[in-house]
Amino acid sequence: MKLIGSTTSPFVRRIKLLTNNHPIKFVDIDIFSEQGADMLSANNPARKVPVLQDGDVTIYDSRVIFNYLIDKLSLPEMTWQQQNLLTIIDAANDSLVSILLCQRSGFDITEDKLFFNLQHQRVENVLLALAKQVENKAFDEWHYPSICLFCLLDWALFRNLAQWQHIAPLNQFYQHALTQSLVKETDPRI
Ligand SMILES: N[C@@H](CCC(=O)N[C@@H](CS)C(=O)NCC(=O)O)C(=O)O
Repeated sequence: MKLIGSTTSPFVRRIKLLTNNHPIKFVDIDIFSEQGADMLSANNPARKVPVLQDGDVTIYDSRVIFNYLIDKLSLPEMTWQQQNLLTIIDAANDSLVSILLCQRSGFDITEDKLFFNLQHQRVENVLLALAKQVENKAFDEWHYPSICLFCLLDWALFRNLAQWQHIAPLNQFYQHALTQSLVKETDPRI
């Protein structure tokens, strides 16, 4: 199997952490370079990473890749509650990606504009809801939702897009997650 992605993407990092012990070749592309954009277009019309290739099968989107890998690698399925957790993690992550793209396009993301306000409010709401779920022990195991939460929090720090360190349950979860295998090796800062 081959994973096409970038080392800085939180959506790619989740798949790398999930497939920790399995031999999957990683193809690293710079999605904003001309070559990377060509590679992306050739492999995913939506032009997003990650993309998984398994022989003749190509799968787009981290969530669908996860579902594909459940069968392939005999991973445990998520409960409905975990599916909901993943949905809100994805929503916050998508909002932060949008904010980053606006920033890189020269917009002042601190302006009082509907689009920016909606993204900031969504991220804040989701982080508080996730903190409650950490307290409820929903993230005690290092399963896929925990991996995705960690990737979101670490990426928000790395890109300086959202402050969550003052939310104690999230901070405790994060400090513990830093000790998990492959977390250091997949750090987007290196
Ligand atoms: N829902 C997608 C989101 C993937 C995504 O947003 N990837 C970003 C990188 S973090 C991307 O490829 N962006 C390219 C673009 O927006 O042009 C997933 O879960 O895989």
